[in-house]
Amino acid sequence: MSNNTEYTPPKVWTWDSESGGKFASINRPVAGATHDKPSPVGEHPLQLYSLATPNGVKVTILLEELLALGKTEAEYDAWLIDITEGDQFSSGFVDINPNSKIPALSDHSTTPVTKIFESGAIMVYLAEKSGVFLPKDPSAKAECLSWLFWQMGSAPFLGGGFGHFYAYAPEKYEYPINRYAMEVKRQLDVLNRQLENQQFLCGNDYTIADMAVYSWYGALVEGKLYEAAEFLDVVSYSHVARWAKEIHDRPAVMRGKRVNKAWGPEELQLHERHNAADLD
Ligand SMILES: N[C@@H](CCC(=O)N[C@@H](CS)C(=O)NCC(=O)O)C(=O)O
Repeated sequence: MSNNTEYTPPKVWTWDSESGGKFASINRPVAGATHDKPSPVGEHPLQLYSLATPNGVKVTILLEELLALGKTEAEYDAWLIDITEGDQFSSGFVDINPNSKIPALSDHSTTPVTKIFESGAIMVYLAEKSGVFLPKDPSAKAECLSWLFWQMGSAPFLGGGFGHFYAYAPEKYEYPINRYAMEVKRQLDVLNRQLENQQFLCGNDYTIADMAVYSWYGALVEGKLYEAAEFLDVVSYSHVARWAKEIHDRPAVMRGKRVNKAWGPEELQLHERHNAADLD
């Protein structure tokens, strides 16, 4: 276990499996499957293996938005991956995502089956396949992808940095909490300035960039991440709050956030989703 005394790194790092913290039991310094278990496959072409964390819900929000537009090819089966139980290390999951992190998607409408991991890549794949939520004009598309990739690059400082040290680490240390609080506030200011004079991140159109960024930073300003709303003074980012509320109120967003949810009030949980009626 760690303590408050200064740490002198050894010459060669070795794995201290007792390092503590909320996710200590699932973190390992090696990749690969830990057990043999094929992934289930349902009746729809799209098979999603996920959990309703911010990285998971951005994909289910997109799928529900596509279905709300009548894109029936977006029908999907969503299977629960309980990352606290190590489901992400099954042979079936690792076969789709060698990085062992949710979300992972397979598309059985192609030959061979298309396997996709990294939420941003999944969103681009689905948006391009259905022709919506990602502009086709190269300049507009580049702007949308800039914000999508901004989320991918920025959220690890929010989740793995700030969230870890503020909420999950076994002890509170001032240095990392200061460092990551500063960065997260800077990121919120980036968003606040971008949203000051336009409805969505890339202008007038709601895109996959909004869905991805909302899943992390919308949840943060809604006070749903790390119980940090007061600490980070999230209400001062009023344009982010206005944008988040607009996205929050979309029916497809409300549906998407419930898929693969295995905690919170029971009536809002939905461990697996196999058709629209599961959410009704
Ligand atoms: N950059 C990845 C991040 C995915 C990620 O970190 N997923 C977390 C849950 S939010 C996970 O599966 N963690 C399990 C683990 O680390 O073993 C993405 O956007 O898909």
